[in-house]
Amino acid sequence: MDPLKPAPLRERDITRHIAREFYKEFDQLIESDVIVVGGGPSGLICTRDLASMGFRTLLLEQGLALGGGFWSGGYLMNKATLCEPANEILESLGVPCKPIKECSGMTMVDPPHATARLIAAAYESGAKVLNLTKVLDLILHDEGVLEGVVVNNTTAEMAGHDIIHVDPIALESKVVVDATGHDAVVVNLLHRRNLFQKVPGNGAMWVARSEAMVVENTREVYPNCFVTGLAVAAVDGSPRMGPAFGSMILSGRRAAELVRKKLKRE
Ligand code: 48H
Repeated sequence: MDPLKPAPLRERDITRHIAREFYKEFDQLIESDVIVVGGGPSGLICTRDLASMGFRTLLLEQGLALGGGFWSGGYLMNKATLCEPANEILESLGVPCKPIKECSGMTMVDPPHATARLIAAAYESGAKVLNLTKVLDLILHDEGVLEGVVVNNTTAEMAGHDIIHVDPIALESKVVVDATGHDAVVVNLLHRRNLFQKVPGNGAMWVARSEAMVVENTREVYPNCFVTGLAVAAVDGSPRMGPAFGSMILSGRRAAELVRKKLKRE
């Protein structure tokens, strides 16, 4: 038999089984332990860690592709920097990290390779992913108890409500992690509901300080709402870091650890 001869699939079977598999899986995604909003580097590592710990973890990403701002380095140059010890986390996932001899503590990565490995690691950990899924609102019961998020299909949202008026749907979870980078979407939604102060957005660039502050300030900012990655800088008004991704990885790992401690106490 020719090892490269394609098996003759049928059109109706392809359509039927895509629909069947999607809705069978979707039924399980309506209730999770943790919803991570945003599939950039911080969200991906956080998702991967939580799912490896055994939590039912759902990653929601508004874009078609996962990876957020990690596909490229700065200025469309295809290299990114990573501070130690974040390289150890990526190396454990099979990402080659090249030390820079003249800059102590700095390594370089090829962003597409690193992003691809992070995505694969999230899937391999058992996490579930809904892409093209935009978080628009929150589920808030009993005067502010966060119970999950409200989402819609991104393309329907992009068309605008005059063209496609589709009501959003709700996904429940015990914890929501805001990993939406500059936009800090979940925390901004808490602000819109008068449950959190105004989100200032990140401050001016100061790499050494920003990376340390993002990791240190990764935390539960509101009951059942954790913040990780660049969203931490946005929420605190702390400095930005440009194409330095180490703190995104370290913050994602810290967020997962904090969520684990919270959920284990229940
Ligand atoms: C669903 C959403 C929504 C929504 C946004 O920007 P990201 O890569 O975030 P981080 O924090 O993991 O990494 C930040 C890094 O990429 C970066 O930009 C750095 C280090 N900049 C420094 C500087 O000085 O500028 O990913 C966030 C993800 C994206 O994929 C968005 O599409 C997604 O969140 N997202 N997903 N619903 N409402 N809003």
